[in-house]
Amino acid sequence: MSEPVNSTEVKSPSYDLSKFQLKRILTNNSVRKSISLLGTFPDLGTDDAIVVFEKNAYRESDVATASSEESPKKPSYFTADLKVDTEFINNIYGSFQVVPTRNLCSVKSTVIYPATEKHIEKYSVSQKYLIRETPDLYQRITLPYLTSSQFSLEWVYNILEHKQETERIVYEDKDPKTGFILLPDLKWDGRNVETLYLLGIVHKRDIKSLRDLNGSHLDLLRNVRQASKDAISKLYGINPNQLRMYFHYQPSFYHLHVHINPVRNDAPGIWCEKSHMLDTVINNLELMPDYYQRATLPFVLYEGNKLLDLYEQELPIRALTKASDDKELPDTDSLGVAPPEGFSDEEPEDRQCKRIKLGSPETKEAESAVQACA
Ligand code: M7G
Repeated sequence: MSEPVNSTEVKSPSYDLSKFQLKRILTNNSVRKSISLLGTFPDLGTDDAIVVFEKNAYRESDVATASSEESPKKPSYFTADLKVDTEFINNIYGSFQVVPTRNLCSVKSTVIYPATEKHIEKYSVSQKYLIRETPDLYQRITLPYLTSSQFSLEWVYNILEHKQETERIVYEDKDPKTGFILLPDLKWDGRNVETLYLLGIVHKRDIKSLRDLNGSHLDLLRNVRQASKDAISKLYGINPNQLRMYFHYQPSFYHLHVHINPVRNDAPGIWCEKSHMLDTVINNLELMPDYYQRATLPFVLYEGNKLLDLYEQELPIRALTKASDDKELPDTDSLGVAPPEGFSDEEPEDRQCKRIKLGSPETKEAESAVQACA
């Protein structure tokens, strides 16, 4: 468990990002235009550091053009500063590499220093597996593991105790039972409302995750939902019905927090295997106050995570079951099952053809589909 923060003074390591020495690339995501690097800051010692670079999304002002002689008020691509390299022009098509004004070239950078093995694992590419966690598996395997091995919550307590990121707080309700702090997530560049990403961190310290939630927390959850919507609408002008509010399961940090971003933006980590909508959680608890103590909750584990090894001792997770690999789809005709609606007007050959396509996807295609979803 992480230790409570007693001192009022918070020490932050100081490093010179330009002196980073690369050991290896952990991930290079061409879709998100981000790269995670493992290395060191030799001036500071041999501790590992992780540096993440992510190209910023466009703001509408970045492409504003001046309507008259005057230049756009905010930095824009379309100024005399734009450096243009022509690759080719062919008929009506042109291809260029452009370098805009300095202000528009910034890249969001995140540093974790010193980085632990667990951080390195989190930022590395690896195989992923789905675990169906029953309440019993949670008690016997997940809970003892997360109690003994979890990321420090010091950064969370620093926020709750106003020792760090104080000036970034967007809204606070100080009530110890139903209160919370709303502030920008580390992942948000803070520049572009389109990619807004806020965190609602509850003041209560005894709720590790979704699993601990019960009916007695409904007032807290409803307060987080309503007060966050009001604050975001007032501050950022976003319609409350355009906000996605959700929990991660499993989270990386076991102190209850809600992720909030606009539904029109595909924020990182919104996959169905990881996210649980706040609205659904509230409704489940209204219907059944001990829902999350009784539910089987799926979650993803990464290769290299010790929890995966613990689960593997109990269930065959990595092994491919030969039987399911070789299994053929049952022939509905021989089983005397009527063909599904929509197939009934087709010739028998067409039907057979469709069934083969559905039953035997090309291995490569299937693999890439799995990877694309991962
Ligand atoms: P999570 O669901 O526990 O983990 O969310 P994951 O989404 O990383 O898997 C924790 C959230 O806290 C993430 O969205 C992080 O980007 C964010 N976060 C992490 N740290 C260390 C900080 C921090 O120091 N400050 C702020 N503002 N956000 C952080």
